[in-house]
Amino acid sequence: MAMVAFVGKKVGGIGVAFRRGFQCREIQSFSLPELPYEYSALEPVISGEIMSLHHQKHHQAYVTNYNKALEQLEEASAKRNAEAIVSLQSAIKFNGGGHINHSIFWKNLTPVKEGGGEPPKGALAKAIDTQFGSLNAVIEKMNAGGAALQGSGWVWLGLNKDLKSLMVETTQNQDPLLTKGLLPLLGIDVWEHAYYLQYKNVRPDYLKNIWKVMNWKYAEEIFEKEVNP
Ligand code: MN3
Repeated sequence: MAMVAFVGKKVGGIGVAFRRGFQCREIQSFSLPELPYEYSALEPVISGEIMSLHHQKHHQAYVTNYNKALEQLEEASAKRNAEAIVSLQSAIKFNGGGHINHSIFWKNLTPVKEGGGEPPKGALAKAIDTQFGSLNAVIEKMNAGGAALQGSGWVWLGLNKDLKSLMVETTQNQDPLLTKGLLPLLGIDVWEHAYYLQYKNVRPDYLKNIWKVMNWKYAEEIFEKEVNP
């Protein structure tokens, strides 16, 4: 963004603009967020090995490839290369989505000793009861959605901000929930890389267990900010 403004002002040569633009990109690029707990802190629900691979390899790859695609986009935009700009969109959506989704996922989980698995309270608990009947009902609905999702993707508890209503939704691949117009409260990664080393092919067991380390406090905070600002 900064580079476009700089080129627009026609200060200095294009070469200078690119060089300075590159420096801006370096500063503005996305980076891997730190996990708010140790890799092994969610055991026995999710092994430390899965967590470290998932964070250091998988999430890192989305960040790296997102930055690469954004850098290519800046170059393509500067050159007014319409084909290149359009052809970069799927890499931006996939890797940017991967970065967005995993950044939420790490905060959606928390060790048992820090409140993992403790049921929601307050306005969110009330909304869940009103809309789904019980906490168990929404968990079952998410587990069923996650188990039935073909291939790779995510199952979410989201908020429709206009209707102030909760929705259970799935997204394919790394599509973020905002592609369905919803604000994510909780998301569960159902890609095989999230569970295979420990649960093998039995995704329903992973889904059943993950609630033991679910950080409902995170969902509550987002919900309350939106519903009672
Ligand atoms: Mn993942």
